[in-house]
Amino acid sequence: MSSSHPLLAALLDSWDRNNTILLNLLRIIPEGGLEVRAMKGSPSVAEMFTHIHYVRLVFVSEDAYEFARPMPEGEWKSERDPDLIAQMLNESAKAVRDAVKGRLEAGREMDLHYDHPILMLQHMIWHEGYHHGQIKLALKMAGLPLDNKVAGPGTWRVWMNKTK
Ligand code: NI
Repeated sequence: MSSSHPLLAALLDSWDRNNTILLNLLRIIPEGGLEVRAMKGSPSVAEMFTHIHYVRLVFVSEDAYEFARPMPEGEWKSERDPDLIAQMLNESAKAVRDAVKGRLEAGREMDLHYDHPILMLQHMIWHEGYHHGQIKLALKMAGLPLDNKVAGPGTWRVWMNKTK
């Protein structure tokens, strides 16, 4: 399947939108929000973002090693700089994109997981949606809820609104 194939282009576009949504969420985290957690023992909001980054990179390294990038030192880093987190997420999103696109174009399977390379994209989108909800819940429980009017345009509309 070449990258000019409309189905592959649509799939990669869905992955790009997923990362856009995550970055949009990061951008509206209120002051002090990166440090909060849903309860004692749960990861903080910052740690969930860095975990997402780590998970992307670990699966790329295990399943399409030619697209692997240097791994961060820890999986759950309590990074406080949103710009740095955004940079990390853009890099790991590119790694996943390149891995899936590369294996599809080469007609090769993933090395360790997945019946089809596209399942890596689906897995990551599902995983990140799962943590997206947890991040919003942690903020709400800490008394820093995100208003739907603020969160909606950068999340659901990125999936649904027609752009052409
Ligand atoms: Ni997770």
